[in-house]
Formats: sequence, structure tokens, C-alpha cells
Amino acid sequence: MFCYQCQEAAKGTGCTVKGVCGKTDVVSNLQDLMVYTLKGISQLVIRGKQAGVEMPNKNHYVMTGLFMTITNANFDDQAILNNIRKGLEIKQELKGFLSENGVSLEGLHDAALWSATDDNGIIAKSLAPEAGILATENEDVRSLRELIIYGVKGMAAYAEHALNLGKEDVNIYEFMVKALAATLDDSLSADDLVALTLETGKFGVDTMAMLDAANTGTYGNPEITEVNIGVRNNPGILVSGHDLKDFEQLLEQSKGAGVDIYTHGEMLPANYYPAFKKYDHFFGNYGNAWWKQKEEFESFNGPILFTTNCIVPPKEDQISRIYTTGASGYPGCKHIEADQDGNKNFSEIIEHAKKLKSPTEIETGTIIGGFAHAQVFALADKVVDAVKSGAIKKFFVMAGCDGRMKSRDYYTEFAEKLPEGTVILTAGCAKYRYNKLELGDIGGIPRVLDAGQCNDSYSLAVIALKLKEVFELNDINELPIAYNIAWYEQKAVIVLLALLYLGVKNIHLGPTLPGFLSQNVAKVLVENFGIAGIGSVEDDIEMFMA
Ligand code: FSO
Ligand code: SF4
Repeated sequence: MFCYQCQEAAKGTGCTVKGVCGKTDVVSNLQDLMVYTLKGISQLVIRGKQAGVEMPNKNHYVMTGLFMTITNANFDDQAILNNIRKGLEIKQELKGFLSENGVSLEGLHDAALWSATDDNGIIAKSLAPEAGILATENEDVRSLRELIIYGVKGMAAYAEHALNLGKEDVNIYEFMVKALAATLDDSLSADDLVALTLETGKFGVDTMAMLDAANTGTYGNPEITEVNIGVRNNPGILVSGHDLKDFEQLLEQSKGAGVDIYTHGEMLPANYYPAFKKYDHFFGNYGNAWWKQKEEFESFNGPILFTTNCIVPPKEDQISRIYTTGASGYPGCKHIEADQDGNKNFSEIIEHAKKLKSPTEIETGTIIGGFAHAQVFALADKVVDAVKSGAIKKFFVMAGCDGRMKSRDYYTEFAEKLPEGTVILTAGCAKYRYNKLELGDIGGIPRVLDAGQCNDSYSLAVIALKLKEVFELNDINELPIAYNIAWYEQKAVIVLLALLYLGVKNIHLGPTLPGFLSQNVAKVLVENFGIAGIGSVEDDIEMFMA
């Protein structure tokens, strides 16, 4: 195996024996083969298009296949194997379709052409060098190809959540296919790939905007909310991941069951949506960011539903309490499939919860959040006045992810040491590094404004664009906003590319720069966009405030 798609890649360069995330080499190789198969499908689709043939629509398959390979989403080798098998059938169908329409298959890549007659054949192919990342020998080309693929993986995750709420955009799917096929094309220059990287950012913005419209259109605009972080004396179900549709279905089905629903990790922002406030049995949030789940699931006592990443390989005796759905999966954990209409039956989890103890309290009190674009616009006068009066000197966008590395203590310390007159704008699980600190407020505006999930980084961009308009500036970079972003997995990659596309410069990225950036590609990002890493808290604060 060779994987370097996340921030915790071993030694900062790549996992080669087993993933730091817990992914086995078998799963890693199968995930690579999954992506390889998607590239092949994409090339077949493009071949048809170029010949003017209307190809069968495989968009949803491509999207879900990408999503399954995101860090910490799916550890189930059987599920990935099954999906590759499906991909091989799709390739057969597409090749047959091309031939029937008189389109030549000549010159197609092995990714499009290979097949296997049984699971052993698939497993053997997953070990073949051509299916892995290192098949691209030129380090810079590999770096750019992977940067694009990781961006598209993040895009696929967000697009799937939007689709679950009935929203989709064929242009986004077509871009995914175009991008995947492009990573097989040896005729593309590094400049072509840089351009494609920026285009990935454009579609990242479109995808996040679509998901924002899907979420707010369905559940209302997030609003200022005090979220309970304690517990109540009923059995509970803990919901993790990012999918609001799953969350809604579980809330509906568990009404009157005597079971409380709690959010975990990235599901915390569900508390901010008006539509979920009507459920009396939705109690609050339990615990912290994804990487603390082993201990927190222990004390939660009840069943846990994963709607997406981030899964940490559970303790053996926790497996029977963990359920997965959507693109997520873990061997031994019960996976709940949707029926044809997208409905899921969560009755087994609800019945399971009734038999288990209520959660053990690990924290008490409340935290505040719900500062997505509409809520911040509602406070715009106050915010603008605070900036004009000098009460707010600077905003710090500290969105992104949390992770287990000790070096991420930097972000807690950074938040604590920020001088008066500064406000943190956050989104994603990065917030758990500082959302429980007593940082006070500025004239009633809390010093940590949580917009929501990582995809709600879109909200932060919308807020920045609005401020630019209010202050009549020509350039988003003239605003008193600094970007100190923590990344972990591929959704953070699409968020970063989206910000670059929107013209945001001088983003600081930590706790380490991606291992998949070659020196030359990193140089391009530094020279053109002012991307930088992080230093010491004191030096960085001084630099940002200067
Ligand atoms: Fe975090 Fe995990 Fe939302 Fe990621 S829970 S790390 S960027 O999956 O998606 O922020
Ligand atoms: Fe390593 Fe991250 Fe890949 Fe897991 S996802 S194998 S931790 S680089």
C-alpha cells in the first residue's frame, strides 16, 4: 500500500504498511483500485462524449465510489470489493455501448480496459503497481493528479449529502468525470494540471453552495443556539458524520420511543437548524471531535450511528453498538441501506438503544453556535459597527479539521492567546480545539462564531464576500481577515481549493503541509497564493496582527 491523502500520513510522507488511520493494506489497495476503476469509467464516458454519443448515466456511482475512499469513511474491504465488482460491470456495459455505437476502444488506458472474472482477480489487481498512486513516476505530476483527486473526493462527499436532500447538478458530476479521466492523460502538462486544480476549486464552490442551499432550503437557516453538552436520564443514540437527511430520519422514527438523540463530532451543527428544534428528544451534543470517539463511545453507553467519516477503528466490544450508513462502513458493524426512495429504517438502532444504559455525563453546560451566513447577516449592523469602531480589529478564519496529533494543541493555544478585539470564524471539527474555552464576547458578539460543518466553510466565504461589499473593497484580501486553517482529510482539500478559487490569499495551513505536495507544487502554491505553514503561536499571532 501507499497512501498519503491525509494529514496524518506516516512520517508526513505516506503510510506504507498500515494506515495511521487504522486502514489495512488490503483496504488501502482496494480503495486505490476503486479510484482506478472510476478513472477507467470516466475515460470511457469521455470517449463516448467526444464521439457525440449520449452515454449511460453513471454519475451517482462515480460520486459514491469516490466518497467511499475518503479518509476514515469506509474500512470494510467487502463493501469496497462489492463496489469494484459493480464498477467492472459498468465498464463492460460502457464498452459494449461504445462498440455498438461504432466508437473505437483503441488507445484506452488499462484503467478502462481491465477486468476480472472473480474476487481473487480483483484482489490481485489491487496489488498491481499500475493501480496505485506511485504508478505516476514524475513526482510533480503525481502531486497535482492527487491534489485534484482529493479535491474531487471532497466534492463527491458534499455532492452526495446534497443529493440525499434532492439537489444535484449535472455540471458537477461531469466535472468529476472530466477530472478523473484527466488524471490518466499523460499528454497534459503540469500547467494544464494546475489549471484543472483551480477549476476543481470552482466546482468546489458550486458544490458547497448547492449543499448549503439543500441544507438551509430543507431545514431552515442555522440560528444562534445554545447547545446542551450534558446528558439526560434516558437511553440515547449518538449520531456522527455529516448527513442531515439521515439525522432527520432517525429523529422522526425515534419520536415517542423514550430514547434521546445526541450529536457527536461534525453532527453538532444539526443543533443549529430550526427544523430539528421541534424534536423534544433531541437533547444536545455529546463529546468532541472524531478522534476522541473510542473513550466517548465507551461512556455514551448507547448505540452510535455513523452517517459518514470520521470513523476510528472501534474496540472489539464496541462493534455491536456501532451502525454505519451511506458511504461509511466498518467490518462487523451493521450497515443500514436506503431503500429505492432513499428511506432508511433505523428501528433496529432505536430498539437497541432501549436495552442499554443512559449516557454517562462527561461534561455539563452549553456551547453556542449557529453563525452561518444568514445569522451573521442578521447581525451585520452590529458586526460592521464593531469593525468601524475598532472594537473588532481582526477576524481569524480557523476552519477545517481536528486530528489526534499533539501539534494541534497549537490551535487551542492560538485561540487562547489571540489579543482582544479578535473574533474566530470557525467551521468543521477544528472548532473543538477552542469552542469550549471562555473567550468572552465583543459587545455581545461571541469571540468564536461557529458556522457549522466543514462544508459550511462556504458560509465563511459568503460572509467575507458580504463584508467586502459593505466596506466597498475591491479585493477580498483587503478585509481584516486572516486565515489559519487546520486540515486533515480530503474535504479540507476541496475547501482549500474553493478558497483559492475565490481569490483568498495567504492562507496558513497546518499543523503540517500536505505530504502529497511535491516541492515544486508547494512552490507554486506559495508563490501564487501565499500559502504557508504554521510556526510558533507567538510568532504567528504577531505576524497576523502586524
Ligand atoms: Fe472533520 Fe472528519 Fe468535516 Fe472531515 S469529522 S475531519 S474535513 O471528516 O469532514 O471536519
Ligand atoms: Fe495514512 Fe491518512 Fe492514508 Fe490513512 S488516510 S493510510 S492515515 S495517509
